[in-house]
Amino acid sequence: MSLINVIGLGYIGLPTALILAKNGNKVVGTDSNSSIVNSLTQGNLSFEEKGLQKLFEEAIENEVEFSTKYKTTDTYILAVPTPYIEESKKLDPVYVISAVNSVLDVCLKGTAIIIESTISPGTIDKFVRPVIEERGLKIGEDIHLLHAPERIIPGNMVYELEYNSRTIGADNLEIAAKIKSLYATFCKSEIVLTDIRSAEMSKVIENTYRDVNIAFANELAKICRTDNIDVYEIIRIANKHPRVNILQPGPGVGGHCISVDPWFLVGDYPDLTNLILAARKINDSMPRHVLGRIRDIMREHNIKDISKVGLYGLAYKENVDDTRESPTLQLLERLDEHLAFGVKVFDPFVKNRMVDHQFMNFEDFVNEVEIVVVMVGHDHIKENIEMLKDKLVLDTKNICLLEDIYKL
Ligand code: SAJ
Repeated sequence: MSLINVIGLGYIGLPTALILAKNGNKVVGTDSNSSIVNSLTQGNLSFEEKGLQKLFEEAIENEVEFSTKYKTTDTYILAVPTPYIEESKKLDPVYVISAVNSVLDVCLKGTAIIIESTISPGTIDKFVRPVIEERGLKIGEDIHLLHAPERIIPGNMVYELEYNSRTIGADNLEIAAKIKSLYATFCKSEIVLTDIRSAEMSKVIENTYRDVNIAFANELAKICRTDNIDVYEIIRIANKHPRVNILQPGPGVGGHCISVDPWFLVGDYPDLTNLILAARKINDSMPRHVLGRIRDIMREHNIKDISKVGLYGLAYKENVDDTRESPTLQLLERLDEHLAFGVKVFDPFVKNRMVDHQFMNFEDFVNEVEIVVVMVGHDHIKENIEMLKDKLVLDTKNICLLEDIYKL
């Protein structure tokens, strides 16, 4: 197999480059950000993830390389960001288009461009094919297009890279089979071949399915709150039914996947996405719900000063350092809109200063506040729960075993 150039060394591209290298492929990872490339070249990972350090060391042994330049070869895997446009809710393909253009500048005839980034259904037809055709290149001869949407979950990425099943969408079976054999060098699960459009749609609906189901749990939490019923107890009981599997309510849905991908469908099918839009709105309303709970507790205990409140967790979920679209950041934004400044924040995974009044030491943080709001269920808080025993605790993740705590 020839050299594989993985474009984009973020949360998806980097682990993918490393696992390919570990499994005997010759790999160069390319990123336009020279500080990421320099740091990787010096042997330092750019983010924390379970098992990634070991994988990194194994890939280095197999001579993985990093560069800011695109390499001349015939196999490219694109894992670049695919943000959405705030007003229209449609996908912004700018990074995908720019990466494809850069590939076309250097690639060999017969190149396979495999897009792993999540894209809205129709993106390849609408935006990618024209870029190639405008250059007078023939798709299917000069260039082969494929979509192999990533499926790995932050917190368990290395395991899931190996054991999750994969989808590969392509225009013809021959090229799909060739790329399947590349993915099979590290993927131990089923690799399903389909057309590009189906691969695009299946990826987006996987995340939308999860968003809708989390929204159901969050709506239940609100319903139960009005009647003072324990939502976790009713979910626990309901889930004993063989065909019921309700997810867990929480302070909101963060991350750059589940809180983003459903918007692609809303943007593209505005008249047909009633349920999906409602789910998005419910999940986006959760930080406000948490704020209401904080207000209730402050009133009950006659606490007037918001700086007596501490938010535990800045990451979007447990045991990761990724803060993209995190419910805590959403909540801080709301406080900011209401000119309510001074709330304190701590996250053991977030080592850089991101927000005002962010503590770097857990003990100092706890000493400074009267109310601790658990926004993220990191193992760290479970292990240090005793330190909260004299505090008022609002546990939005249902992980504290202390008595007399407040819940969602
Ligand atoms: N959450 C809840 N309640 C739950 C489960 C999750 O409130 O019961 C919240 C989390 O706290 C977090 C958000 O939802 O804020 C999303 O977390 P997640 O763990 O459900 O998923 P992500 O965003 O980390 O990763 C998802 C995964 N998709 C699915 O499970 C369908 C992953 O497999 C994808 O690869 C990833 O999106 C992606 O990159 O698309």
